[in-house]
Amino acid sequence: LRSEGSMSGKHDKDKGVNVQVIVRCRPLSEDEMRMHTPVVISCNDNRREVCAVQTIANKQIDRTFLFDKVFGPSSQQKDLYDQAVWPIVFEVLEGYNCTIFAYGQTGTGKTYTMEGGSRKKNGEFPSDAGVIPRAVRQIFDILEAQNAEYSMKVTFLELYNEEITDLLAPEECAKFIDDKSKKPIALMEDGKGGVFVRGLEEEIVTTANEIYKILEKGSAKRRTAETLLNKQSSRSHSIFSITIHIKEFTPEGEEMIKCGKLNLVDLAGSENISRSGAREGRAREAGEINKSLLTLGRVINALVEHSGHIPYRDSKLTRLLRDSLGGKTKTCIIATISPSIHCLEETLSTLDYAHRAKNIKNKPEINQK
Ligand code: ADP
Ligand code: ZZD
Repeated sequence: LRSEGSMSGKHDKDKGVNVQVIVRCRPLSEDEMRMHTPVVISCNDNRREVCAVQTIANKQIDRTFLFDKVFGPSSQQKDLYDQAVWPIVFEVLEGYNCTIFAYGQTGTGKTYTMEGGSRKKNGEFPSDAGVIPRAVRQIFDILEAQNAEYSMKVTFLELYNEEITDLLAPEECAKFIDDKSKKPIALMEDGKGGVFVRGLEEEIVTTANEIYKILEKGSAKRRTAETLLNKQSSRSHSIFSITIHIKEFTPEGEEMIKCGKLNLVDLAGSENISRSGAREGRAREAGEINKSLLTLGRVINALVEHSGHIPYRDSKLTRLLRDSLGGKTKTCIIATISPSIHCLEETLSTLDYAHRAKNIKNKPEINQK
């Protein structure tokens, strides 16, 4: 595939485009309401501001952060999707690679945002469905409306303790005990500066329902693996990817293939990563340091500080998503936070992290041949 720049002004392209950073604050849970948990976060969605109120030695300190978009506690799944995700998925169909990350402390709504629930009213699309099922629906709606000729494949993997699990591998290979006959999944260099996952199942799909079934299978497998291996799900990353090839014709009648890829990433809980990078001491002793999450923070720091060496190679996550961080992919980070006073320290850490990530620049390019 030959890549071609797509932006009209050459200068814009040279400067690159910033990673988009969105903050979503969940509502208090029923338990938190019952206990009258104090709220320390206020969101102004219109002004795109999040304000945290910290009381230190009886003094009230307000900290306000500006983001590309802010979704307060009353925002619905549909609001976030229509306002923030829809335009990104549209760009995938124009031939861009796009990545959406969910970043935040455990319990703040990463999985709710990315996957959502599956509460269905009489067979309808679930109203609490998250980004992934909505993106799937949008992609098929648009392709069908355009009567496009296309092909599509999906992959779904989990990264836990620097080990990749293929959530789509058929059951007979899904041995959670040692299976020497099985060729292990491995991250391989493609020789062009990219990486691929050798042995990863790629399912070819033709309908949205097929993908929903695949998601069901993948979720079930993840839950089984968690139970059998005693995994803490908050410490795993999951990456669901959709690759779409669309056949088009130029005005001259020449055939052209556009290819777009969407990566939807639910990161591990950010609670053991401090504002400067590693949380030393207790977390490290407890073996709680998540190498991939730690490296992600270091890569972001290196990118925004323009330090020469970007430590992509130090973790599987950053090797897999290298192109999303300073590369040719369009990237969006959804930082999730809790409004509760009990989460304030982690919330400030998430807001700092997310705010810093706004300075990363990528140079998106359309893939076509
Ligand atoms: P995480 O993936 O970050 O650990 P979850 O997605 O599991 O967090 O969310 C924790 C709990 O909060 C879940 O019960 C979820 O349904 C609820 N929740 C999270 N975000 C929202 C939201 N925006 N609106 C309503 N409930 C939410
Ligand atoms: N968060 C829910 C899954 C859970 O943990 O059970 S919601 C969506 C994206 C990726 C994986 C699963 C899903 C999810 C789902 C629900 C029930 C069974 C399987 C998968 C979903 C929700 C709405 C439409 C399609 C899939």
